[in-house]
Amino acid sequence: MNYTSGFVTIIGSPNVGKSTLLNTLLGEKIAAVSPRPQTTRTKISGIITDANSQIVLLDTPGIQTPKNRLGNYMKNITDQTATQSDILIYMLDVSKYNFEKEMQKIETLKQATLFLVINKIDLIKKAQLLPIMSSFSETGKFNEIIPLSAKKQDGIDMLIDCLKRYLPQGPKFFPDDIISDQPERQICSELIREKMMRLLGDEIPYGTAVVIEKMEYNETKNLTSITSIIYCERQSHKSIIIGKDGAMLKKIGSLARSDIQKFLGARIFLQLWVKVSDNWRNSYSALKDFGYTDSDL
Ligand SMILES: Nc1nc2c(ncn2[C@@H]2O[C@H](COP(=O)(O)OP(=O)(O)OP(=O)(O)O)[C@@H](O)[C@H]2O)c(=O)[nH]1
Ligand SMILES: [Mg+2]
Repeated sequence: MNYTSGFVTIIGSPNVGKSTLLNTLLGEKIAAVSPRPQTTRTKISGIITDANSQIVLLDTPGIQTPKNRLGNYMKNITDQTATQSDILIYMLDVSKYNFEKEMQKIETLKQATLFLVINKIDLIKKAQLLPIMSSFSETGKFNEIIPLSAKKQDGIDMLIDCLKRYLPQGPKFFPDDIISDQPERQICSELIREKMMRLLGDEIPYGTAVVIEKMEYNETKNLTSITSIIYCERQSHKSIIIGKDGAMLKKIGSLARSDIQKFLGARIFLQLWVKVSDNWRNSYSALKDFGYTDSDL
C-alpha cells in the first residue's frame, strides 16, 4: 500500500555530470564517465529500490546538434527518454553555463514535473550559489532546484528526498536486487569504451564502438570469459589503440577488467580485439550491429 514508483530522466548539455550522478545515486559504476563531452551514447538505466519507493533513473546522451547518423540516434534517444519520464531532471554545470542558452533549451521542455540540478558546486564558493539559484527560481519553470556535487556526493540525499515527494503511486516494476535493466553485455561494453574515452586523445575514441562477442561464466572456476571487439574507423587508429608492443590495448584491458570485475562480482578473463569498420557512424547496418538501434535513424 502507498508504494510510489516512476521514471526519472536526467538530461543536460554534454559533460555536466549526468552519468556521474547516475553512478553516485546507485552506489555502483554502470555508466561511462569521462572528462570529454559526448561520452554517453545511449540511454542507461539505474534502479533504486527501498521499502516505500522505486526510482527508475535514466541517463541520456548530452544534448547537442547531430553531425552523423550516430548523432541522430543519440538525439532521438534523449528526446524519447525525456518525454517518457514522470520527473525530468535538467542538469547544468555551475562552473560552466550560460543562463540564456540553458533557458532556451529549458523553454522547449514540456514536462509536467521539472527539476533543475545544479551540479559541480564543489567548484564554486558557497556565496556564489544563492544568486544563481535565485535567477533560475525567478523563471518559475522548476518544481525544485537542487544544488549538489555528484562527484563529491554532496546534496545527494536532498535530491532523493525531493524525487520521492513527487513520485506517483505505483507498483514495484523490478525486483529489489536489480540495479539496472540494461543487458550486462551492454554495461561491460560501456566500461571498456570509457577507458578509450579516458586514455586516447583527439577524435579517435569518438570513432570507436565496443561489441561483446562472447560472455561465458564458468561456475567451478567462478570465472567469466569475455571476448570483445573494438571497432575503429581507420587503420592508423587501430595502430594507436593497440599501441607500441600492444601497450595501450593492455592498459585499456586491465582498467576495464577491474571495473567489470566489480560490476559482475566474478573474476574476469578479458580478450580484446581491434577491427576497422570504415565510416560506421554513418552506416545504418553497422550502427545496428553495434547496438545503436532506433527506428528513426
Ligand atoms: N568537480 C566535479 N566534477 C564532476 C562532478 N560531476 C561530474 N564531474 C566530472 O565531469 C566530467 C563529465 O562527467 P560525466 O558524468 O561523464 O558527464 P555527462 O553529463 O554524463 O557527459 P556526456 O555523457 O558526455 O553527456 C567527468 O570528468 C566527471 O568526473 C562534480 O560534482 N564535481
Ligand atoms: Mg554521460
